[in-house]
Amino acid sequence: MITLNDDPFADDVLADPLPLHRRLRDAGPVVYLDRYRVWASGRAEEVAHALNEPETFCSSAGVGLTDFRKETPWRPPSLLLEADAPEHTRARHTVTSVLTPKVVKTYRDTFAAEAEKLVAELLARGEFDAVPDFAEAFPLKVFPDAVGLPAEGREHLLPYGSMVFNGFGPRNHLFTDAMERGARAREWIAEHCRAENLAPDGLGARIHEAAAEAGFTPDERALLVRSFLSAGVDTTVHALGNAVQCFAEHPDQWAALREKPERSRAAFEEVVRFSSPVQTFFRTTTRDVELGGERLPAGEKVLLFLAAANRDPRRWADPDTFDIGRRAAGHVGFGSGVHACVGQMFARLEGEVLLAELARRVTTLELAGPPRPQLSNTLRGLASLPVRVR
Ligand code: OVV
Repeated sequence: MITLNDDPFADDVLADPLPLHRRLRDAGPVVYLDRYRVWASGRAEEVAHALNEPETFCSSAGVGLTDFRKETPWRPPSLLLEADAPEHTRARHTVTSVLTPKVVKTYRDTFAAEAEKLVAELLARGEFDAVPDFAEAFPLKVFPDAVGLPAEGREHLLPYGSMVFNGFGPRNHLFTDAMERGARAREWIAEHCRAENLAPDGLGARIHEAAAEAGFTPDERALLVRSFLSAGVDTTVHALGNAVQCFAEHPDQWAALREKPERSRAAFEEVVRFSSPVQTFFRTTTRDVELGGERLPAGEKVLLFLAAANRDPRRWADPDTFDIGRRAAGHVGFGSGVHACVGQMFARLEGEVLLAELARRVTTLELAGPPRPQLSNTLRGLASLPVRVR
């Protein structure tokens, strides 16, 4: 058994996770992190293997460090994320029946119009902070609009997401701070998952309808909407912020995108591979199992480093090169298998449309100050990214 003493949730590691990812991959296919008494993998093969064997690497014990079989989670478990078959399958089918490619497509023109407005505004300003003014502004407009949330109270979405994504880690200062800042968000979120507070033509209302038809109780229907509000904002915010950073720091790739804005969908995919917003998720073993030549007992937590797998040189050529021309498909930034991101088409549409608009309108995109990381137990992204555009 290869044991590492590293703390993946320490501030300095979260600020710059790449050195740990390399150590993890090079130490072996599967290692033991003795600080947290969990197994871990940063290799593409083993991460994909675990994600694709949900009967053995289960989600119902939680996909964070907390083992729901031993400790009470900080909120009622998600019916999607923190569930296994057959309950998961039923919830998943209900959500996929709403988030069909056809439905997602209907948002393209709205997203494009919002992207046009936002980019024009930012071009007029010239200098701005790409995190609040771009990466947060866009999803915070188009996503709650699509779900059918009222305009008032949307400021609770990011603090809520911060609780959710810090909640997958240990009870460190990041979790405690997020819980303190988000205290008021919890009520608002719970309230706005209910059918009577959702616009009748939005995705939230459609979830309620589909879930009612599938036999879910009103409380369960609200929990399914809660998944949207939990997973749908911070993830895309970080992806868009990371995208701007990637292009500001790789001007040759910015030039390539400007030349072919129709590559923006592939470019967004490469951003998700290269600087994966969701860095990690846990699974829990349901039986004794071999993974990467190591015997794992039943009931153990396994930390899967999606981000490390996405830069595994055993799987990717020049993994540390940001290259929008590569075939980034097959990365595990959206997960893989039955739990793969159910909103990924929606996320890709946001990324594609906004990057395309940026590429069509902006010639020069450069840093106007140092990027500052936003530390999170799960997400990789920025708190601030000063940029200049022309
Ligand atoms: C993928 C994800 C992240 C966070 C929350 C949820 C899902 C949820 O289902 O609540």
